This record gives sequence, C-alpha cells and structure tokens, in this order.
Amino acid sequence: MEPGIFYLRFENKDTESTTGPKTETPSCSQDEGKAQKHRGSRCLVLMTVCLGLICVLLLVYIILQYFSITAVTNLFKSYKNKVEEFNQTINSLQDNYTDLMNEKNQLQNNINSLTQRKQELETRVNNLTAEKSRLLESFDSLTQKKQELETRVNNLTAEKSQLQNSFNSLSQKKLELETRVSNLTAEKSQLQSTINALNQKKLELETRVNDLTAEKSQLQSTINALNQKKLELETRVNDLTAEKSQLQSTINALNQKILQLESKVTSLSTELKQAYEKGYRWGSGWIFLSNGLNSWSESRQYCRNIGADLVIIKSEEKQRFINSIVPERAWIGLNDIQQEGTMKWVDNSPLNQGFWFAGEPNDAGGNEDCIEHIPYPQYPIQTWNDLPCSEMRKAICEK
Ligand code: 2F8
Ligand code: CA
Repeated sequence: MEPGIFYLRFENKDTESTTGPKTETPSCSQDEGKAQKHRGSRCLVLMTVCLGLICVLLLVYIILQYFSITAVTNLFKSYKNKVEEFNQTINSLQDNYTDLMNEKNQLQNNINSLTQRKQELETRVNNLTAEKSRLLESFDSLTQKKQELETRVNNLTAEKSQLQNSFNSLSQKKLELETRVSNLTAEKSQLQSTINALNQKKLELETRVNDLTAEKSQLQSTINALNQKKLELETRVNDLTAEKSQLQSTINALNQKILQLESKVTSLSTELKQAYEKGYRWGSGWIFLSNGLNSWSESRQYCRNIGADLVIIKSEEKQRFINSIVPERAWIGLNDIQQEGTMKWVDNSPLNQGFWFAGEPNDAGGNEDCIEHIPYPQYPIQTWNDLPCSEMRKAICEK
C-alpha cells in the first residue's frame, strides 16, 4: 500500500430512514415540536459524525507524516552513508593517484636515464665507428707499407750481395793500402817534422808581420794626419794667397784712389786758390763764382768740397752785391724741390724776400724747382728765375 492513501466507508441508515417518504401526521402543533426535536438530534449526530471524521482524517494525516519523516530520515542516512562511501572511494582514488604519479615519475626517471644511456651508447657507437674507419685506413696504409718494405728487403738483399762482392775486393785493396799507409806514415813523420819547423818559422814571421802591420798602421795614421794638416795648410795658404791678392788689389785700388784724391786735392787746392784769388769779401766771408757748368746738385757739391755752400741772399744789399760781381747765369742756394711752391734756402730757412724776374717763378713745364741768377743790365735787382735742376750752370758759392 502507498503511504498517504486512505479509503473510508461510511453508511448512515438513520439518514436514509428519515429522508424517506412520510405516511402518517398525528396533530399539527405536537407534531411540529416533535419534528423540530427530532431534526435537532439528527443535526447533533451529524456534527458528531463530522467531527469524528475530521479526527480520523487528522490521525491519518499524522500517521502519514510520521511515515514520511521516517522515510526521509532513512533516505538521509542512506545518503550520508553513500557520501562516506564516496569519500572513502575518493581517498582511495587519491592514494591510487599519488601512487600512480610516483610510479609515473619513477618511470620518467627511468626513461630519462635510459635516454641518456642511449645517447651515450650512440656516442660510443659513433666513436667506435670513427675508430673503426681510422683503423681500416691504418690497416690499408700498413698493408701498403708492408708491401713497400718487402720490396725494400728484396732490394737490400740484392744490394747486400753486391756489397759483399765489393767488400771482398775492398779487403784486397785494404791490404794493399795498409802497406801503402805504412810507407806514407813514415813519410808523413818526416814531413811533420818539416811542417813543425815551418810552423815555428811561420809564427815568428806572423809576429814580425803583426809588429810591422801595427807600425805601418801608426805610420799611416801619422801620414794621414800630416796629409790632413798639409791640406789644411794648403787651403790656408790658398786662402791667404787669395786674401793677399785681394788686399793687393785693394791696396792698388786705394793707391790709385789716393793718387786720384791727391790729384783731386791738388786740383781743388788750385781751384780753391784760384777761387779765393777771384773771390770777393762779403762781411767776414767770401763769395766766388765756379769755373765749370754743373747741375744744381753738382754745383752745390762743388761749393761743399771747398768748404762753402751755394749762396743765401736775404737782403737787397747782398742781392745788389751779387748782381754787381756775377755777370752770367749761375745757381743760387734756393729751391722748392721738397714741396712745389714752397721755396727753401740750403740752410732749410724759408724764403721771406724774393728778387724775382717779372713773371717768375712760373714752374714752366711743371719741372722748374731750382733757382738761378740771370743778370739783366736794365734790372739790377729782379734777377731770379726758376729752372729745371738738371740745367747746367755755374755756381755762386759762399763761405
Ligand atoms: O729756359 C727756361 C726759361 O725760359 C724763359 O726764360 C728765358 C722763361 N721766361 C719767360 O717765359 C718769360 C723762363 O720762365 C724759363 O724758366
Ligand atoms: Ca721760370
């Protein structure tokens, strides 16, 4: 039977009898009281029955709940047992998993060591293979060598046979040579004595040669030094000769110059004497006119050679005096060489008063920087004219 399902049978005979059809009715009021009383009893019974049914239903419900809770409790217990079983199973699986992992690690280690071992074996195999190749090559070369040695042994055997024959003939020859050697030994002994004597002589001669060589070397050094000295002296002599020659030339030139100067001095003395003889006193000094024609510079040099200079005229009185004693064109000591238009005397003093001919100085041709005296009978004072310095004139000197 399923829990919670309940069937109830109920039969009410009283109710059926009361609800059936009525056949008798005694009186009206008594009948109505009895009927009401009867209906009240039936209602009470009905309520009691309903209440009893409700109690029964509640009881059934409680029983059903009890069974239900019991079943749930059992189910919970069975679930709990299942969980414990699962936990145990999980734990055992966990242990199995750990064991398996350990086993796996061991296997992995084994694999690694086996792999390493395999690599070592492979390396070993490779080495052995290489060694085998080398051994095979060595074997081949040794085989080749062996063949060569066999050939060599054969050749040497033949050679030995030939050498044996030669040895025999040489033994014969040796005997002959020994005899010859004995003779030669005696001869050599004699020669050795001679050689010793000659060596002694040679040593003496070598010593003598060395001495002579050293002596010769010393003499050669002396000769070289003397030659050097001789060369130096020759050079010195040559230099001195050349110097002497130069000095002689200089002396000759100087003598020539002295002669010229003496001649010049003589002529200047004569000229000076003549000048002074022809000169005129001006104050404490002299004024005189040169003989020859010269440029302005040469004329000034002429005056300086005789201890004078070109004349300086700073007064009308002196100008008149010059004009009276100099009857021809002649240089005076005035020029504007340094700066055109600015006249200066030979003592560098400026020109303050000029005695110019009419229209002068005109710097004709732009080249007239030196001043001359031109005597004009009709013009006793205005006698100066500017002229190119290269023109040839006499000089009026003053001392
Ligand atoms: O020889 C140059 C000279 O010639 C003339 O004088 C002779 C000039 N005089 C005139 O022209 C007036 C000078 O000035 C000139 O220096
Ligand atoms: Ca002029």
